[in-house]
Amino acid sequence: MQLGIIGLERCGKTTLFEALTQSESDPARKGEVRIGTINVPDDRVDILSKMYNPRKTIYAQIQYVLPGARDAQAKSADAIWNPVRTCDALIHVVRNFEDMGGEAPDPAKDFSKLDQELVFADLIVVEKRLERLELDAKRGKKVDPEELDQLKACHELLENDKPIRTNPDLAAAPKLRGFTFVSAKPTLIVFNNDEGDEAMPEVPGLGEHESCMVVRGKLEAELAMMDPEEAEVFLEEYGVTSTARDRMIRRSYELLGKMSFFTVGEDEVRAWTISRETQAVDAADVIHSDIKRGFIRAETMAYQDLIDTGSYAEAKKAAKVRLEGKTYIVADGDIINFRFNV
Ligand SMILES: Nc1nc2c(ncn2[C@@H]2O[C@H](COP(=O)(O)OP(=O)(O)OP(=O)(O)O)[C@@H](O)[C@H]2O)c(=O)[nH]1
Ligand SMILES: [Mg+2]
Repeated sequence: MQLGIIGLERCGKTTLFEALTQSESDPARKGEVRIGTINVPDDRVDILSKMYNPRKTIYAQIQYVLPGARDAQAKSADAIWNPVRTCDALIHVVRNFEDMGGEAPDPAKDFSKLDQELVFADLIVVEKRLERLELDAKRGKKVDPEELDQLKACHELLENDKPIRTNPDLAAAPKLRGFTFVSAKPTLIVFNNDEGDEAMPEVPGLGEHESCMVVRGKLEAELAMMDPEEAEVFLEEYGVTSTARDRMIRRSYELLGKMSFFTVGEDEVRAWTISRETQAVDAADVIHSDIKRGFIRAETMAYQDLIDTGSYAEAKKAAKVRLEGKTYIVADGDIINFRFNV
């Protein structure tokens, strides 16, 4: 899962990126794209790893992509958006703290400003493509009517200042995937609050449609630099019950409709990330295309059943291990042993 971090100047993107990835910046590389990979903490993986004592334990991973500072870049929209075009989702950071110059935050205005930049960037792409298709039609070249319709629908939204993600069907349309529209990406809006402030700011129009959360970026960045004991005291002091990192991971999974299944063994205990409603045969494909090709059965057990019975053998005795076919819809926390033949 890859998430791009965007936001206006000085909203706290780098601070948040560093808190999430526990990394430090090199001021000399201000213009460069940074990518940080983190393991997704999962108690279930920890417990499975204790049970199986494998040679390797592999957690699910999330990648955060931080484009270089906007003011250090060429001002072209391409330079700004290209690094996040291939991301699965965006994290839009909005300043909600008083900046160093003493300027009060205006999160509603800032959110809308950048959101409109996304809209504008896509509008340019749509218009170019529509012009092209029109020209093709004139020259007697075949034009895909579905693509044309969908692009027109995008155009209509964008012209009315609406991001493509406001129409989920359009945002997910396979014919449009190649355009990597930035306003079509699932977006988590992250308000970056001052240390002492936990409140979600009022932003008219966001309401139920958008996925929003509050973090305290600077506090989280300090936290990320502490050793565990220090961090515990600090967390208590500020009344933080779970870190921004954990909350953001949870929200990212929700936003993208993702979940995990596990494979276990003496060699490796591993978490795999898949979309909700994934069939067993496609879950197999995430591991290896050969397993999909030679799929016979998915030997499946719920994580909780393994914990309740205490071991694979006991779970089997209690008839908790099922043999599922290709179209079985994998559940969050399933432990799967794929039987295949290639
Ligand atoms: N009070 C407060 N200050 C913050 C917070 N987050 C970031 N800052 C400060 O705001 C300034 C900008 O933060 P950065 O993380 O560099 O912001 P940025 O979005 O990466 O900035 P550019 O890359 O220059 O656009 C820094 O001085 C941070 O210390 C916060 O949550 N609270
Ligand atoms: Mg920065």
